Amino acid sequence: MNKCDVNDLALFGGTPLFQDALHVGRPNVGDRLRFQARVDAMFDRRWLTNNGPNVVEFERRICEVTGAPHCIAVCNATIGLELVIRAFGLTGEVIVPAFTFVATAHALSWLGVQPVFCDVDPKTHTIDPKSVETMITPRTSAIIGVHTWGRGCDIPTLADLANRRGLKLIYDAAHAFACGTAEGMVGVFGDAEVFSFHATKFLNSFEGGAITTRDPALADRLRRMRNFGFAGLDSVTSTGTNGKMTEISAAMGLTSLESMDTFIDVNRRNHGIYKREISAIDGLSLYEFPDEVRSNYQYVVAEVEPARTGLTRDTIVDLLIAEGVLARRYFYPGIHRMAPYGSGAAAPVSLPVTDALVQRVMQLPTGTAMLERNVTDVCDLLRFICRQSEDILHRMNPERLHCVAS
Ligand code: T4K
Repeated sequence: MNKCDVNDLALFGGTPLFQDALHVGRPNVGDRLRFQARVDAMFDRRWLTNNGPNVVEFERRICEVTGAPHCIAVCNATIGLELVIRAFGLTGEVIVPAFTFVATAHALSWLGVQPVFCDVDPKTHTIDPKSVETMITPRTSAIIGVHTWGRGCDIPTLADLANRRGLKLIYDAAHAFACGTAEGMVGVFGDAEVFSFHATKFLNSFEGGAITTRDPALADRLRRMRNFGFAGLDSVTSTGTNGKMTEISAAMGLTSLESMDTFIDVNRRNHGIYKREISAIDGLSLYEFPDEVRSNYQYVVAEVEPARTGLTRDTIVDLLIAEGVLARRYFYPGIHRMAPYGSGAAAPVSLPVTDALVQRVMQLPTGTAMLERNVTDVCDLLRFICRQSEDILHRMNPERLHCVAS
């Protein structure tokens, strides 16, 4: 990295370190020839959607990977969550963490169910069962846990809580395909789990998702609801929507699955470099995954402690973006503070862990689009930025300067 002093930083007029920006969420792409062969076969069959052979095969493979007995592929995870919410007839309030992507809450409120936001655990960033318990009211019908960053929730405690209080338990597993927990693979827990295969996910089908469940009757209901409520030709037995996955999406999903181990290897390598380098930078730490359970290592989440780095997370993100490192601030500002949920009459609840995390975390680029030396360069850049913190603060335009927390 050829930056010697603060004036070399792109935010102050220097040349950006990366001419081609590095993205968080750059898609992993498997073997193109295998994908193209599947697309050719699809055209030859002239079967493009509506439960075609690629979708059936993709569902079978998802069951194999997760160990779930039933899988229903859908057009995206948001629709998948909505189908599950409708299939259970959820009403009133459902407890969800505020530290998640907004789709988890939108799926509820889109269907007229009120999301009630709870806090997360400061170490795992997953839903905190103690916080959930304090939010339960007579109107509560379910809990939606999120396996944030691919880290499994506290499964036994949540199962016990849902059981005791007679609540449905759903998992938003959008981040967690091919991830494990001490209790088994993600996909077999709760009443249902919902994966995302969006392009930015570790394993993608362009857009797509899947619901897994151990309940055969629920699986049947979801299959019908995914296809307008059709139970057979000319026979509509329930209301439904169009949640179907297309054949070309399933072709991409199947091709991605064939390269899944390579994607994990590259992610693990990148994560290892980030961990080694970032742990040596005062004030930065890396979110870690327990060695004893499987992870897809899709998210590289760094936490900033401004009192030690001298710079806030937002200032560091501004500096990185100017250099072409498009770091993200997921899930800023917390759903409980987003306009549809946290303004006007619905004043945001105070969720201390979430409120702290949304100020501290940033996601760094990984995936198969990142070369090893790109990762090292990003780490060198972070080290340089933190070493130059005082000069940066002096150099910064006062109105760009985000307050350094005391
Ligand atoms: N639950 C959770 C916990 C989730 O995280 C999500 C989705 C869902 C539910 C809902 O799942 P789906 O209904 O989507 O299946 C992105 C994704 O759009 C979203 O799927 C994902 N979570 C979320 C965490 O990230 P944005 O608004 O950040 O996307 P965007 O357009 O800013 O793209 C992210 C970065 O990736 C950019 O730097 C551009 C880059 N990119 C993106 C695409 C699509 C590429 O380089 N190539 C691409 O093809 O939401």
